[in-house]
Amino acid sequence: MSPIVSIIMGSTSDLPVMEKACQFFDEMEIPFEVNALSAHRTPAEVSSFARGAASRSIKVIIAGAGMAAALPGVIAAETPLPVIGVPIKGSVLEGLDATFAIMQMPPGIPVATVAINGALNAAILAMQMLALADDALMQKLVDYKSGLKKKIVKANEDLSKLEYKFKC
Ligand code: RP5
Repeated sequence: MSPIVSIIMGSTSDLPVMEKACQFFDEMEIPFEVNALSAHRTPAEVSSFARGAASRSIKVIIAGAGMAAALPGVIAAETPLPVIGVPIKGSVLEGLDATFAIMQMPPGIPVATVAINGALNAAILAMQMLALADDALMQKLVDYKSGLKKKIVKANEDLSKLEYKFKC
């Protein structure tokens, strides 16, 4: 089985957040790889990964990093594959530093930036990209989204049972 998604994180301290993406791909039966690479600590390895990703089976890259989060942008600079960046909340700046670093890319080098710690949404977005060329994945997404709707229907059923004197 060859991975079609590559999950990269700047440090294993990012794993508690990035695990959400791993769990989602497992649930959706999408083959993925997961590795740590750092734009600042291992720049040569990041470059070699980014240059080689498209010639392997990889279709989309998810990169999570905190603080001065150069990783997603540096990867995007050296691959034609779509890169989704996950800003990690891990510093005194609460993830705003990583958000700006990941989001504010110069023209020509986009990184699709999700919410702070938004690894699950990064994985869903990656699946949406893959599903454009895969009907079975698209059906799984339709089912997943209808599952979300059911959750809110159930929430309203539960809320309707709450009893207050002034609740109409
Ligand atoms: C970033 O620095 C990593 O992505 C991580 O969020 C942050 C801190 O890394 P560690 O010092 O925990 O390895 O490059």
